[in-house]
Amino acid sequence: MANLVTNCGFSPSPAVKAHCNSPSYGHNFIRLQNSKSSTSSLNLKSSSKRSNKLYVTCASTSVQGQTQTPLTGSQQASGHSSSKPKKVMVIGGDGYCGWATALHLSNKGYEVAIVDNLVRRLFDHQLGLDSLTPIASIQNRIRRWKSLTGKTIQLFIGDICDFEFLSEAFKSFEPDSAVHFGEQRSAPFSMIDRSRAVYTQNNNVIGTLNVLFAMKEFSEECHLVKLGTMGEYGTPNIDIEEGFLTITHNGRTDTLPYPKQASSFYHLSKVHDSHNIAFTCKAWGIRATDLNQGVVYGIRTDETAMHEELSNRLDYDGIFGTALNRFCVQAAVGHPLTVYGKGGQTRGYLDIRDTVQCVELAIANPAKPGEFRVFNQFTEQFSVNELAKLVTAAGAKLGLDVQTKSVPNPRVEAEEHYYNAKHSKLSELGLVPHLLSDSLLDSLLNFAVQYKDRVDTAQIMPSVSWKKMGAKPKTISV
Ligand code: NAD
Ligand code: USQ
Repeated sequence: MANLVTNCGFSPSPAVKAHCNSPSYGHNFIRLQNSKSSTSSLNLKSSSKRSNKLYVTCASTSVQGQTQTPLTGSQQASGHSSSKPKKVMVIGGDGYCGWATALHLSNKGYEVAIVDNLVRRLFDHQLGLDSLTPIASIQNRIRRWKSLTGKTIQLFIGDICDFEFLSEAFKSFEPDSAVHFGEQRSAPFSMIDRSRAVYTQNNNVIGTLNVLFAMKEFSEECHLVKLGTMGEYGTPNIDIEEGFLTITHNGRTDTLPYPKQASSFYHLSKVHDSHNIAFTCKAWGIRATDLNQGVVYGIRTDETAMHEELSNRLDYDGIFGTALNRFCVQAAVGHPLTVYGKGGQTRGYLDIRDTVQCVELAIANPAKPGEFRVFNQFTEQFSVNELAKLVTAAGAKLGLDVQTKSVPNPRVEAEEHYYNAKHSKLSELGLVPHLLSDSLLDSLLNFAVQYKDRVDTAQIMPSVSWKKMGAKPKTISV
């Protein structure tokens, strides 16, 4: 097979800085505010006190409300007992889950600010990848949202690993909740080579640590809603509980964090995040919800469907594409579905419309000060073989002849295993799931068919091996 991933000397900091020649990247701190006209403008002010940085200050009032019974997002967005809207900082708000969530919360009446360093777009440039769907720049996305709805989303472009930048964003926006999606989220990316492994753990662990310190120093009442992953648990041969397990050992009983058995440097970064968050809840009284999310599928939400400039990204390549999204694109272009190994790998899955709903529920019903909550965020579990069968059947209804191919598994993971993960806490708060039905698969498949001319089939097969990672200095192949 051809070399699909070229090691372009990955060195995130210099690369990001190189990109920073454009004023919209990296260490410049930019807030986009479009409050005066329907076609917004980039509003930059330079502070002479901080050389080489652009800052905008923002006056705002923080409103807090502790709740006993589940609230809807709209109730909380309006401040419940106050007329001021709740402020939500969406870190990673230019990404797949973050963009959909930012629009959803804005639509529900929350005052939203996006914090993002746009590094996900840079990964695409570096690796020669692209979203199935064309995506507008973050500035145009926000302008379009304003022109369609009249709602303003503030924008802070910068790296959360830069504590000075993050501090200014917190001080300026004064969030009531910080939803943290801003991490390197691909397991294969983290397994390409040493530099990507180091980058992933540094970016994710230090970024989260900075968010915790920013909350401690500038927003003590702020509720952290952190995206974790079901993959933190691995695939144990017992039921997976929601975060904690009560164990009796040598006659003594305790409720302890559920054992973690992550299977990539990316998934391991999430484990470390969870430990740091739990510790700061105890030590500093931080209030936090760790959302252990399963694999997300789908593309449209009510808000992203409003205009093509609001379109979300859809990754189908072997590095950032996830199982069901990939299978739909593969079916659309007549590529055999790439089942890795025996295909018995079972995971929790959820529709992106439920991602935004779950985050809204977590925000509307915040953790108490000092509380570290863990919710398992998925709605159904499937094996890879089951997904392939569902896509094959849905494809047949659309006249597609879908084939499946067993691909040697590039990962080190159990291919046949027990899997039964609990996921009741978000349902108790009111989650009404969008289950994977024929109609959804039809619409996802139709979407993939609509954009199939944009598919680069050379990016479909997996190109990163867990065992051979970093073996070759310049290129990596399977
Ligand atoms: P994504 O890569 O599409 O989005 C992440 C965003 O964070 C990007 O826009 C990126 O530019 C930004 N970012 C990364 N590092 C940053 C930094 N240091 N400073 C500022 N911004 C930074 O990922 P996604 O699919 O939207 O996932 C979002 C979160 O949800 C991740 O934490 C991921 O682990 C978690 N998650 C995703 C899935 C899924 O299936 N997509 C499933 C479970 C959990
Ligand atoms: N798989 C295939 N064929 C493919 C792609 C994947 O068989 O073409 C298999 C993988 O081997 C794995 C399973 O499908 O067993 C899921 O893989 P994935 O690529 O869909 O998801 P994963 O790598 O686990 O990561 C994704 C997101 C990550 C998130 C995680 C949730 O990228 O950010 O944390 O889903 S979870 O899987 O619950 O850990």
